[in-house]
Amino acid sequence: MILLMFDIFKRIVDNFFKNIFKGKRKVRLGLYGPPNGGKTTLANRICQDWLGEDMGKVSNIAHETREIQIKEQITIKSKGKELSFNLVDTPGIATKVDYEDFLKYMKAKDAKKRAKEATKGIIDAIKWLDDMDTVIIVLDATKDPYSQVNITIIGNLQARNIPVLIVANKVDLKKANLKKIESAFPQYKVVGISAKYGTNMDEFYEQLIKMA
Ligand SMILES: Nc1nc2c(ncn2[C@@H]2O[C@H](COP(=O)(O)OP(=O)(O)OP(=O)(O)O)[C@@H](O)[C@H]2O)c(=O)[nH]1
Ligand SMILES: [Mg+2]
Repeated sequence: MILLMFDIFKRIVDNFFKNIFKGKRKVRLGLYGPPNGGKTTLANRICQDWLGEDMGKVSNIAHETREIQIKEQITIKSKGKELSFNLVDTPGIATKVDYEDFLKYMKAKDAKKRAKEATKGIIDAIKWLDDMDTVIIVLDATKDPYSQVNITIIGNLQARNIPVLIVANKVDLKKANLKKIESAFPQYKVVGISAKYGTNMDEFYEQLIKMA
């Protein structure tokens, strides 16, 4: 009970300071989405384009990112406008994490550890949602967009009035279906890109500046 009161008090104080410094605080741009959509690949692409360095490790095994990663002070430019932000790469959100899914890639002990860390990572990612000023949802355009995870994340952001840009990633793959993603989320701007090959990044930067 005391802990809960402390938490509420802390939130009030935090929000108070947040509001005072709002003008000075750097915009926080979060990358959100299900595991393996390409959030870290896109984070690396953005960092390479504007800083000339990478941000995090990419893997074909889900839940590679299990801790929030922040890259500070990125400034992007498009059509005479610019936008500065701190980029936040988050662990992929899933409704369940099963260590057995990792067994074909690693030993049981490591698979269990990965599952445990992934679960904690999901909770952290959700907790951080409140602290984002703008969010990019990264979806794998070859997958069904009508998933519980996608709908929950987007619903949450909508309720919090946080601006959202949807990225339909992996358009280099034959199975990619941009139209399907657009029709799943008609109230949002959807940009089709390939983070891996850098396709359509100009359009992505332009839309990002427009939205934020
Ligand atoms: N073909 C193709 N593959 C991609 C693209 N972007 C990412 N990938 C691949 O998709 C896999 C997952 O990429 P990540 O960037 O690690 O995905 P993530 O969303 O950060 O995943 P988590 O950290 O697990 O949440 C990797 O094998 C990437 O190489 C793309 O544009 N095209
Ligand atoms: Mg990642």
